[in-house]
Amino acid sequence: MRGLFWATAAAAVAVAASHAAIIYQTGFETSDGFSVGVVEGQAGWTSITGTPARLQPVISTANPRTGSQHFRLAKQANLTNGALKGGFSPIINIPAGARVSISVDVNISVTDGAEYAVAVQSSTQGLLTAFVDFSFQDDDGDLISGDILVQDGVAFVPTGFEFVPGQYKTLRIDFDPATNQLTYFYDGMQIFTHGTWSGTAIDQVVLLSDNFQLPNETGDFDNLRVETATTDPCAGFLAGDANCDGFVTNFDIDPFVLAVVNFAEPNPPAGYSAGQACWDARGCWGDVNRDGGLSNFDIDPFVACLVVLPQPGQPCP
Ligand SMILES: [Ca+2]
Ligand SMILES: [Ca+2]
Ligand SMILES: [Ca+2]
Ligand SMILES: [Ca+2]
Repeated sequence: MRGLFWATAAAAVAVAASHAAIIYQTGFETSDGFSVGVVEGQAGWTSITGTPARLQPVISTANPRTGSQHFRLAKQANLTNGALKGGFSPIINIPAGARVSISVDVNISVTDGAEYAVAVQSSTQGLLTAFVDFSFQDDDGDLISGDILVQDGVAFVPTGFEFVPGQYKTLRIDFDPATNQLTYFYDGMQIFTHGTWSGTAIDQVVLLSDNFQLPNETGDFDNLRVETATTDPCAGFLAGDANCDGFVTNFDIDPFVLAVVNFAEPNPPAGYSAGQACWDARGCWGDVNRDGGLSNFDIDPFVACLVVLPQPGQPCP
């Protein structure tokens, strides 16, 4: 399972433009458009096809993380062990330039059987962007099987982490198109980060495995979610820190007054010496009353803040 995987007939599903942070979400429930049986053709999902026809993956009720259904990869008796099985999500329209988080709950019942993977790719670029491999074996030499590997170019790099057999844990992949950085989390812990090595966009998720499952082995997935990361334009700015030096002090009085008087000016007025970037953020550090911007209503709370200065590095309350 080393390469790029494509749906032969991935159905494009239009996702309405929205300010909501969640771009795509499914728990594989009836309410999501799924019913028990083969995944192929359900709710915009397709599967790897071949001869004999893939009867996997399936929607199952055996082991949901939440709700009553989930996505399952299990042994298909009439497939060779090395044959791949997998499901392709619908095309997910992610706003240009948005930071993206892809998360999915993964529960592989045992180690030393099949290999599983979560891949994200760009159908428009025709490239694989991220590939997380849940290896059946011990790849990093610590004598514990079930290593989690991340593809980095031609290499699969052990992250130093193993998956927990028989328990649902959340895999999350963060992608920042501004820096082309990919960061991976398992059970809330960062396990790997690197720059992109192939695709530089994401519009599809693939959940797959080979056919080396042991008897009764299952690979279960639930709660696939694709969301644009929340971005706080005021991150890094302190309410009341009008000169952006990281501290709220009496030295902020003059620049604060200049901002109140000249708040509509796009460029810093004469006498404002903290620079353009700090001036551009006046709606952040100037919003002492937290009503969403700088106005005269911020003066009184700013004055009150100076009476009892915040601890160094802290904003006005
Ligand atoms: Ca579910
Ligand atoms: Ca290991
Ligand atoms: Ca300051
Ligand atoms: Ca305000």
